[in-house]
Amino acid sequence: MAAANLHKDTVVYQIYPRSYMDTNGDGIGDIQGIISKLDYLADLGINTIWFSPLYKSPDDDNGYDIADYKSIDPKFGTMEEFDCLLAEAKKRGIGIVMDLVINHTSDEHEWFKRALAGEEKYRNYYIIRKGKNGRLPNNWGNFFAECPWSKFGGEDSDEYYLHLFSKKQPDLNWHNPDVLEEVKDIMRFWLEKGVVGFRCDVINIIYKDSLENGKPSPILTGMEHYLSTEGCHKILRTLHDEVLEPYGAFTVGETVFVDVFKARDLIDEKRRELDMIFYFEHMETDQVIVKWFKTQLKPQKLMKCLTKWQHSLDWCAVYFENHDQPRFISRFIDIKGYRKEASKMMAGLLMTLCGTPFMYEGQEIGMTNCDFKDLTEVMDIESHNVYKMAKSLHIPENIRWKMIKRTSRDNARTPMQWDSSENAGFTTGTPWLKVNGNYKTVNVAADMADPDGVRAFWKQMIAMRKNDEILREGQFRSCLESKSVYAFKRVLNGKELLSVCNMTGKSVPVPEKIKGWDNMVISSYKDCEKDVLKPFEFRLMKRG
Ligand code: TEU
Ligand code: CA
Repeated sequence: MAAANLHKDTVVYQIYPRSYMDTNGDGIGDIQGIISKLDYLADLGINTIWFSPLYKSPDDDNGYDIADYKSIDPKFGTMEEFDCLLAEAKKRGIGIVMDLVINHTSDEHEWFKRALAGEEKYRNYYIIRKGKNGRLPNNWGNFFAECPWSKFGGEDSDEYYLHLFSKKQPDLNWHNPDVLEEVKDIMRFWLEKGVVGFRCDVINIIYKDSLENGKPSPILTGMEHYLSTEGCHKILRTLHDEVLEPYGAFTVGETVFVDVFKARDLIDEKRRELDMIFYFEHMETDQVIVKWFKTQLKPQKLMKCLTKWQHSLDWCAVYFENHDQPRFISRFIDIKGYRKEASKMMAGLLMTLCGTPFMYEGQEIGMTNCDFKDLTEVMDIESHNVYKMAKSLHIPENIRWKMIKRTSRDNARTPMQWDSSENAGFTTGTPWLKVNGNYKTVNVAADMADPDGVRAFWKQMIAMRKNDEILREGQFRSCLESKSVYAFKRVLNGKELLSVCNMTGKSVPVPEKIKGWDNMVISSYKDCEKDVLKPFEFRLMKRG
């Protein structure tokens, strides 16, 4: 558990290193690039950075397939450079959170190679089974829409290994105590360097109770055998007590398919497992069954979902964007013409909800989904797999492409837009992923020169959130969830603030219900009006 309230008092900024800033012209963001932007980040006011994986990786899944947990991939720089980054961040009061990916390794990890070479010890690090009468070991589904079983050791083999993600991401066998010892050791390696915590990748699926067939499901057959199992809870407690607590480090678990009950079990302080979790339900309020089928976001559905989670958990991680999600403001139906307004509203919302705010690179300037032309511009393995699957289901080409374009994770992974020079100032070379076509107008330099800029409002809201104890610690109380307006209170020792968001591109009269709140703390509009909420306006109010 985190020392005092370290994890509660912070604002976290996620960096996707390959897309942040390239300094050597190879088209891939690097550690020197991040170091060069630390002043920018300190100025924004954030105090923790979470890095998506920087470790050695063949990049089948952009670093989430780790080949060496105690290394820095040469494309990003060296371990010395990383140490320098840590020290430079610390000087600016910024702590570092590393991504801990322990459901699987890369198939190019030493352990998997030694398993393939026949070393019994390492075979037992993975989940390897014989096929059943010429068929696969079970009927499970896979997160990346492929088959979760691949031949272990060549086509002629009668054995398979389990991978819930790509073929190059074999799942670890958490029944093996040696795996636990290895992971403790890896965590201590980074903690000794001074990192303040870990973001734990798909942490609630690591322990598979059994490999029995699953109940057929359109979402993910087999998940009842590995979602939040007792084995998983026990591992989390061990890591907490033996590794994290002595360092005062905190964790945020990425937990898939959790409901509020499962979530509570994972973060209940008495259980000593995780400090916070990322849940997904609010990211699914615009989807039909699976995330690739998106409908238009209905603000009221989003509001109700947020309220439910705010009321159900004492503390949680709050986020609207990360490297797996299309940009949030692009999900609003009437976003056209209101990019800046919607981004400011999201800043207000994120910084006034109860919980630790996690923001994602580019969110502070209102970056949007990318204008990808066709599949050749998309790199993400998940997008390619889903496109293939849709083809096998005879979904017509134009619909298939529309689906990918709208939902692809690459929407959030395009290079950071720094200025209006070529490649948005991200690289002098060829960027690894296309730069969003809107970079001439949407970029840090232009935004900071704009008196109406988005980043200045994010900065203001971050400062407010850090300095106001009601926003940090106050209880959440819902107040209004209408078709357009979300209003909620934060309450601490009898003091109250009211957060108000217009989630549509239309002006609406200030609702009756919140009329008693007549003292404006801040509005996202300079020319706001007493009785009207302008398109996507955010307001924070006091009484009297
Ligand atoms: O994501 C896990 C996850 O379940 C998803 O959100 C994932 O992006 C996918 O869309 C499921 O359909 C984590 C990481 O954040 C992601 O980048 C990795 O690809 C994945 O785990 C595997 O490590
Ligand atoms: Ca580079």
